[in-house]
Amino acid sequence: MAVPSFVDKVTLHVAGGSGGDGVASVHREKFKPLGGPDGGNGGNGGSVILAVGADVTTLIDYHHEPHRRGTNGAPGAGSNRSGSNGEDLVLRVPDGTVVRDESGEVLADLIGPGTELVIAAGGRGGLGNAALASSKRKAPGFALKGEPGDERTITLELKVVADIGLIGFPSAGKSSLIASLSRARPKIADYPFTTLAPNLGVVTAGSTTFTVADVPGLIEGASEGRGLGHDFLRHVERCAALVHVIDCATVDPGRDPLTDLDVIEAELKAYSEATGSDLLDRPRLVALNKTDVPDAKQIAEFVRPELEERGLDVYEVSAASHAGLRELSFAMAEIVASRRAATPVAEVTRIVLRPKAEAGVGREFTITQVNGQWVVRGEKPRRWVRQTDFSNDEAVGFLADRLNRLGVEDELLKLGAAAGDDVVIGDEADAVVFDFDPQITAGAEVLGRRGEDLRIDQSDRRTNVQRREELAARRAFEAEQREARSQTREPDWSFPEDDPALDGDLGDEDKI
Ligand SMILES: Nc1nc2c(ncn2[C@@H]2O[C@H](COP(=O)(O)OP(=O)(O)OP(=O)(O)O)[C@@H](O)[C@H]2O)c(=O)[nH]1
Ligand SMILES: [Mg+2]
Repeated sequence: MAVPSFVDKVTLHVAGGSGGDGVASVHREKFKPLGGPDGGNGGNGGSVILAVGADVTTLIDYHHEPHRRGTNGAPGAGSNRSGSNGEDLVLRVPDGTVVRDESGEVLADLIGPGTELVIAAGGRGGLGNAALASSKRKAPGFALKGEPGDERTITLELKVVADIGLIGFPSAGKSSLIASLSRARPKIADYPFTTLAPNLGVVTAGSTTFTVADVPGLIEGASEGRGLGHDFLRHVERCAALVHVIDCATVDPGRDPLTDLDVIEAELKAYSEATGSDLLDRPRLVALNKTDVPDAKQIAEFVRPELEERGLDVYEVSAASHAGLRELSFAMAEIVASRRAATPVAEVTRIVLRPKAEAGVGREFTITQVNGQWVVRGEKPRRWVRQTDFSNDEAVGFLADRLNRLGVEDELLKLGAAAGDDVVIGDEADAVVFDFDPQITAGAEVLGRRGEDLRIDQSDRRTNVQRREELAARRAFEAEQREARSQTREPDWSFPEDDPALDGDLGDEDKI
């Protein structure tokens, strides 16, 4: 298989790294075996970022390695140690790269060195049980799992960001013109389709510096795939103006400058219609080329008036002798300068793709009935499900609490859900099905309410009345324990000292 040297379209599979899991751990010291939760948070997964690099000209690297992912976040550890964050993976792309999703929709148009796009965000690390503790839930016996990173399949498409585009039949002298106007040295030869990928040259005329690109030659029927087809025209879509390069020295009997121009215009029209491009709106210049050849000079002089009658700006030039090139380059510069003056300079931007609001404006979730199941959709429910360790009853109970606080249970009841109905939450791939149980209970009842552990009591904001009540409750509890011990010979549970550090309420838990 031939190895392509110029790649202007690639499909790429990108995935952010997974977030590390939070950890559930209890601080232990001599004489203080239950010193409170101290499980650290998992680190965030690294994101995949596309960044425009000034010196990158092709997408070839991605053609060879189409699967890219950010590194995973590390899990948390005991003693409040957080896991380290995964590293971002920065993929450098050429200026003018268009990013599309699988359906072909444009996600971003990356223009200007430094412009970045977070294409696949890393998953968030899960909170450890230390961070999940609150005044109501003093000793969570669970932690949240890290979330998986975003995954996407995208196509990157290179659009040369040139100010002026040269178009014309094969061998009209487009590449020769670039070579004569700039320091670029594209391949030039007297056979058609010498140019297989656009060439770019930098031209200075007066105080304006601009770029000129050629595209592979067009022939009649290019829009139907003849020759090299017309796909390459996308490279001149961003140009400020198009220059028709017309070969006045062709000996082909079927051709003359006017028909050549008509043929190319018809192909531009077919391209615009097929792609919805606004290419036809670009101003046009005409470069009648090869006027160093005597016959060609005559033909150029002959057709000039008719072209001008059509409202076109005409230049008689020779890429070989450089005749007329100065005038042509100044005409190009004028169009470029006026277009630049009219468009504000694009600022270097960082674009972050956010998932579209699934539930609609002002709603956190929607519930629909599909095949007899209740399907709950929404960013928060989806994330919360992914954070849940379903092997831990307390964690499942925490999820149920979160969903209830969001109003999912109320809404289900309102819609007529009955106990025992299937409730589906999450993405199709990792959806979770619950039995609807309006008073869902968690597994930690033995220890009091979910997340509360009578053995650990850290509140330092008690009134005296509360203190007395608590003391009485504690005594009663101790008595109960003694009673139980005398029957079962269980080991002693000592009470940890009050630890004000543990009294931080998590506040808005929806932010987890
Ligand atoms: N005499 C003369 N020959 C020219 C001039 N410009 C280009 N040529 C010749 O025309 C032939 C084709 O030139 P290219 O620059 O490769 O043409 P192109 O339009 O880039 O052709 P493709 O890449 O095949 O589409 C070459 O043999 C050039 O030397 C000119 O101004 N005068
Ligand atoms: Mg060429």
